[in-house]
Amino acid sequence: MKENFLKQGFTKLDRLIPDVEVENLRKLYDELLNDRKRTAGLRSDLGGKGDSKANVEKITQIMRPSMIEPKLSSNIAYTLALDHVRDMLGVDMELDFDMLINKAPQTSTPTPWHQDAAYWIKMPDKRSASCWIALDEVYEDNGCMWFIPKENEQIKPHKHYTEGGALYCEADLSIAKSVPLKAGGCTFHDGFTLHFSKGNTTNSQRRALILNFRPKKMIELERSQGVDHTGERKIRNK
Ligand SMILES: O=C(O)CCC(=O)C(=O)O
Repeated sequence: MKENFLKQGFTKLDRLIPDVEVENLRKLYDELLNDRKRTAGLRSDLGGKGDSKANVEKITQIMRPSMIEPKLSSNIAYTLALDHVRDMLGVDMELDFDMLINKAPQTSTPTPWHQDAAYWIKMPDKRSASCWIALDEVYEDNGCMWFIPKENEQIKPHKHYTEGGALYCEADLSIAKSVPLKAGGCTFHDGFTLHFSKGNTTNSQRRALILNFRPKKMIELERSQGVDHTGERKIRNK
């Protein structure tokens, strides 16, 4: 896992957490998804504003969900993911933020190709890892992750894909790889690794919990600049 992560900027683990913990997380996850009041301010549609009258979220993103539901971060997933990340990137790695990204049934909205670092401020220490945990079985048609092996630590030019929606950049799709997973499995990707997921064209939800890790000193730097990953979605790094 470490060799793959360091060489290509992503890797996968078929099983991070047992089924019973997947079930515990699903319960908390669905409560948050169904509670617009508690999640207000941290919640948005990665698919963009679209027809605001319809009020249908295509890709629900809830930032820092463990701030409103602390039971989430006592789940073993947080400890296990951190252990793997420390093995791969060093013992000074810490959780920076968590988020939920749900693709509702039949919403057919891709998460466009992007590098996470485009959303972040510039940081002198560029180590980072996002652990993307599948809470449902994921495959191409419901929106499993796709990656392009990382070549360097340059940020490509990004734009907003739709008004208020996710950022995107051009990518060479000929070398993209999809990573299907069973529920409880996960991928890890670096902030400079290009990634994407197709829209969900199935009749079930596609629930993912994402934990982002970086060096403790870089989290302190972000916080000193007012960045805590609850703010607006924008290009911070060019
Ligand atoms: O869940 C998705 O569709 C996209 C996730 C993503 O972009 C990320 O975890 O950085």
